[in-house]
Amino acid sequence: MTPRPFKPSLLFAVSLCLCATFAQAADIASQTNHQRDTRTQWWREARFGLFIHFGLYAIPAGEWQNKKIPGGGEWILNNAHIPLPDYEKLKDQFNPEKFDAKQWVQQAHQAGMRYLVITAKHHDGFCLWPTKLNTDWNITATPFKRDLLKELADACKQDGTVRFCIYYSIMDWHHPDAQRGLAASAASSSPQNPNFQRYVQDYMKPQLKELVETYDPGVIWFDGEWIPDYTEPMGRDLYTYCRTLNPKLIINNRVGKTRKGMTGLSEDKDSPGDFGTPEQQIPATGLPPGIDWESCMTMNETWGYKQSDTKWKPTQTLIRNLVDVVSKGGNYLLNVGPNAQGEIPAESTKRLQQIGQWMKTNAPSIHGASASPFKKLYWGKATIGQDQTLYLHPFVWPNGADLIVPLTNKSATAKLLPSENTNLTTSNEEDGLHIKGLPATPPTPRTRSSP
Ligand code: FHN
Repeated sequence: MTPRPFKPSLLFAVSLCLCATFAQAADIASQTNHQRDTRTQWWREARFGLFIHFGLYAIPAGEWQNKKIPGGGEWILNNAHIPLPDYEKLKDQFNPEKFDAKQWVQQAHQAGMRYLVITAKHHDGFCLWPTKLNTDWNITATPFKRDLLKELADACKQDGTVRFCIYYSIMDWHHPDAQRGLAASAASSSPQNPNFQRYVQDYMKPQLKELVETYDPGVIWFDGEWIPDYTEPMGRDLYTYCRTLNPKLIINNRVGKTRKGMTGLSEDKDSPGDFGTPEQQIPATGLPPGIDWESCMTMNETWGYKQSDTKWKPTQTLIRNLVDVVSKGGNYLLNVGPNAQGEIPAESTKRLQQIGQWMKTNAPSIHGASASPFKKLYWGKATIGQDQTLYLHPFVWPNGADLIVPLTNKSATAKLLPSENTNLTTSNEEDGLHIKGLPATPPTPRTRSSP
């Protein structure tokens, strides 16, 4: 076939496109802290988000062949050693008829949450959107059929205060080039999937392109990065790839390989990712100043729905976790695991409503707030509001005594939220600022300003 000369415009366009991509990649690699802080500002000021683990695993709900399966509900394929063809049959039962995206978003909104992170694809590889990368392992191959991610993204957009974000698992127990996940790699630290690079290039990246271009998530929350097939260089490449898809995108540190244990404390300061991800715990002193981080935690013990998991944490614990995290300069991502009908469990809804009640009074001490100026307060926590008000959260009520704050301010006024009319006085004494006139017992639970 006689070669045809390249059309100059085509050649020019191709080289321009490549240059643009390389230029973007260079910009991303050389981003300054200020550029990163500006891009992540909305997320940092949000301080409080909803984590949603939803997928096929809500159907077995922690039980298989009449046996209760240990571990998270979302791990049942692995933990119950279910043969993949048997697990695949669950898609024919997936029909969350009570799913109501507006209602999920409303629950997050009223709780004072400013973003939500949905498991678009968890470790089982099942996709909650009509991905073109597989036709038989996504939501269109179920009786439900609908694009759940689009309904949720649209509901967030309509709400206007809850930002839509996406969780994506690198580990994929279903894809033939990636399916030997943790179980196999737990036995050995050597790579298990010879074609894993093909999975990254020909499946994962095109899926991430679909997700970013179709649903415009604020954050991509990667997970399942610990498998030996996935390497730090892949993580750096994936971070750059996602950021070239949308330069405003925020990406967690699990895109890299530096999550130390479950703490999410990345020791390698050059590791890819915009924030650390401590899991089911709050670092004792937070992370070093200047490092963004977010503690993700469950309300009971499981991420994905488990019928038998009734170990619900008291609302006071959840509120105190929120205050503790913000007092250390972090974000709090609190999880719900909707059931197979698409409903957020009643116990979760109750806690979200109670947190929302507390937030009606205390949101200024959370949204946009920064870390406490004190190393430690023996009676509780403190945060600094966006207006520079110092918010004090006594976890131990002084029961009629003065509340002593290690401050030497000559003059300070104090008031008890929400009751504006409680006359508190302050006096400077040797051991700090004394706040006097607090009632013997904390304000009523409904309006208590101290969690
Ligand atoms: O294995 C997952 C687990 O199922 C859950 O999604 C948590 C949430 O952060 N992440 C992994 C465990 O670290």
